[in-house]
Amino acid sequence: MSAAITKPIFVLNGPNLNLLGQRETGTYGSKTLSDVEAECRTFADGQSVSIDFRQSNHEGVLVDWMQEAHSGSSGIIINAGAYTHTSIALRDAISGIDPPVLELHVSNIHARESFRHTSMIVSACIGQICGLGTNGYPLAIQAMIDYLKTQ
Ligand code: CA2
Repeated sequence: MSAAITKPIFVLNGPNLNLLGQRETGTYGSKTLSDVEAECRTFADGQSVSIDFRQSNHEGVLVDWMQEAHSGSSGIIINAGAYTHTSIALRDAISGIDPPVLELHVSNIHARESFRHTSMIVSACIGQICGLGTNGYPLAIQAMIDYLKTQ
């Protein structure tokens, strides 16, 4: 028996992801973050779940949103950008909340510079999706829905 997904799935985006589609298109593709948000919204509507899609360049804001998600979200998808590789504060915030968190990246962080191979947050997450381009966003929503339905 699966629980209904009554609260929004948060889709959180960290530093510099507001630049998606404007630079470094060879690495991150040509879709803007607004394009990605629209695709996520269309996909989520089709699955009858709601999403709350946000971006911040500030570590503390991401921590605040994670705390907000504790009571306000059924599950969280986060592309934490470069904070993935550095932020113990974000990892602690993820560890401190009940809803499941899924790590997401556009690029394959394991095939890039060695400093991107380490994720400070992944061990507090249910898993990691990376390297599938911006297609990873709707895939992550589907994966989160599937995960929540098993809970
Ligand atoms: O691949 C990903 O999704 C990343 O989270 C993107 C981050 C990077 O620091 C992570 O290692 C992997 C970078 C955010 C995007 O930065 C841009 C900079 C210029 C133009 C477009 C995007």
